Amino acid sequence: MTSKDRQLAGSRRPFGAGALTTDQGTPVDDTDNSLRAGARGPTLLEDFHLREKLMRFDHERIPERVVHARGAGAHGYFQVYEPLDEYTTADFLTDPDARTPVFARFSTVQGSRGSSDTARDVRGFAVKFYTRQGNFDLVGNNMPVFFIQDGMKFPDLVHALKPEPHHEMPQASSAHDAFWDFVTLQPETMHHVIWLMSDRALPRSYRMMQGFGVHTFRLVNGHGRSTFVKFHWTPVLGTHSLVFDEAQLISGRDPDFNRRDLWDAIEAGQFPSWELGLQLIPEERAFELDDIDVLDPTKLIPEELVPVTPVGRLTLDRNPDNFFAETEQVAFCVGNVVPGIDFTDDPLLQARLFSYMDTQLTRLGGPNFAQLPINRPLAPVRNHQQDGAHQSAVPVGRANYHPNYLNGTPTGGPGFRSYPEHVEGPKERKRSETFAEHYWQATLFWNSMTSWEQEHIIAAYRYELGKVALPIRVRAVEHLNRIDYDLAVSVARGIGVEEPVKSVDNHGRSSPALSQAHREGVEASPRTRRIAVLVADGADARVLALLRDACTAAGASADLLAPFDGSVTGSDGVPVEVTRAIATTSSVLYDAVVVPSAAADLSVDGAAVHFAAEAYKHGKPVAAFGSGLGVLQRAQIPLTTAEADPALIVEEEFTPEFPQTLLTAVAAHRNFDRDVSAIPA
Ligand code: HDD
Repeated sequence: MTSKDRQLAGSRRPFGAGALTTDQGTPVDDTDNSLRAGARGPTLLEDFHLREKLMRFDHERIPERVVHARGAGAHGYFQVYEPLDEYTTADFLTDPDARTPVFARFSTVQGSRGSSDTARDVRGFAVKFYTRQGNFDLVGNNMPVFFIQDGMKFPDLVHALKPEPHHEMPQASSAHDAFWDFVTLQPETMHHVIWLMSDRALPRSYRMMQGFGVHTFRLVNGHGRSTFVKFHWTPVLGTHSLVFDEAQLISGRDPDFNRRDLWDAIEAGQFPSWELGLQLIPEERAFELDDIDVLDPTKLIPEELVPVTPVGRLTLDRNPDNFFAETEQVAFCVGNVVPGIDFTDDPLLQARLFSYMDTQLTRLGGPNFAQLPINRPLAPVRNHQQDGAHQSAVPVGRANYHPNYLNGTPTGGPGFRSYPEHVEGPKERKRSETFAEHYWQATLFWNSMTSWEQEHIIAAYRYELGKVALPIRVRAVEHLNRIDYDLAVSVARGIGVEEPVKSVDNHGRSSPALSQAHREGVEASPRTRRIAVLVADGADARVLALLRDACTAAGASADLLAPFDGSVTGSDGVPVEVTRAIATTSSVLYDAVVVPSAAADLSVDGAAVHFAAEAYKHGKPVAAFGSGLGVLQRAQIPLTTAEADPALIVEEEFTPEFPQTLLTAVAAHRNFDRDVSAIPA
């Protein structure tokens, strides 16, 4: 239990037995019938219980976040490995014994609160650290760059991205005219757009995505020396994605897919964890970085130029007690920093410093949002701010001004002091020349992808652009041509646009760490993966138990799915309980599928066959033995390719090695090198 947990405990009001009361604490004897003049007569206005109940219900909703409306949160803690005094005075980064409580919220950007988790989208990755020196909010995304360079363009970007204003469509999708109209007229977006078209926009799990602070921030040490810094979160379980077709199907099958996954993992004690890494750049080196301006948020700093130093670990170990009170009311503000961490002149960051505090006024209804339990710092609050809607503290004393001698004046101590950066310049609305290049890093990203990642990107551009007006498609292809000619040609072919003439040569540089196939330093593990076992009457219960035990021992889980819920009859005549009927679930909710041998022929069950075909199509491990092979054959899975496909496991019969071979394939996530174009799923 962290100190924040203890603080929150004081705000808990359990549901449960005991006398029902009004908000005033008055006991209520009946909450099912309003007060009437006669059983069939009119309702009386004096019914204070009815009025209060309806009033409270009528006002349950607050405005959803203007972006990042849909999310999931969790409590946890952060601990730094070694003191970072050389760079910062921030207490939580200098004391390895300090377990700093955190609340993290992950989100999609475009969709409304009720939309689906698996839309193609950027994901928010926001962490509130309740440090002993006040709250520090690191409000990042799962992609290291942003669409625009200046916060002045944020309302334009978001208007274009969100559903169009006349009919409020489409929901949670960038595949529409307005978005592509805007981005093709604003070339600085091109780098982030290619990330959005990549698998990064479809995380398999919030627990399996990276996070980035995006901007360059500043760390300041005890001698007042400043170091530029970029924050990176690296998931211990590796970075993994869904494929687009699967993500779209999940939107229907389980729109809460990512939220549920986070919740279930924490409930199961499989606490998600990320390593915090820093890219540290001495100020004097800032201009030696391949012409990258560290103040430009549309650019990343390749890890090959500045390595990411691991400095600490974040672990999420407790689900919220109440979604609204915590996940909905948590108010992240980019301006919440602590001594030792400071801002830079990145114009996007500067605009954010205003926007986050401002938006909470509308969202949370007034200036006292920092008093809400989830937002309250652990550090004591002492100032003369007062009044306003929803003041929930009771300030005590006469002197509500500074300085005073009546109550004693809060003293300035070794508090936050802005880094005394020297600035001068004419007032002007102007972009720096060093922000002018927009394609080089998009090319770098493209070059760093494996061939399957490139194929997914091409398919995504084709899908999105295939839904927009022809002149916008043409413009998009022109931009792609400046990123990579082959990319532009492949996309053009798919969307009925004339192939462009080559305009620039690809610079040929790459940054291996940008690929999700780059797994250096990440332990491949099947932990928390979900395996579907399609069972039928006559399955060998002993074999099923061996398989399930092996999965559980490896930290994965195996569900037994059958044509009907209840049980199947094992080969020994004893019923084997199934987890659920195939009809109530789908291959897209699992990481792998196994079809064991059984007396009953599952290959005549279209749902089972489709299940296997679809899993195979999505690159998942598919395994079968004995009569289970019939299901794979019926699914038109080319069994002869098994030798070259580590994720296609086919055996004449169950062997003791079978579970381990399966789990190794699950740990590797998918085999996206398969040719699945002919699979009817
Ligand atoms: Fe933002 C929410 C991340 C640029 C204005 N943003 C929001 C959230 C995340 C981000 C994760 C959800 C926080 C939560 O869970 O409550 N935003 C980013 C990143 C950006 C970025 C990584 C670029 C590097 N944002 C950005 C700009 C502006 C905003 C340039 C405005 C100038 N963002 C907002 C906001 C939101 C928000 C309107 C909506 C709800 C909220 O703040 O609390 O103020």
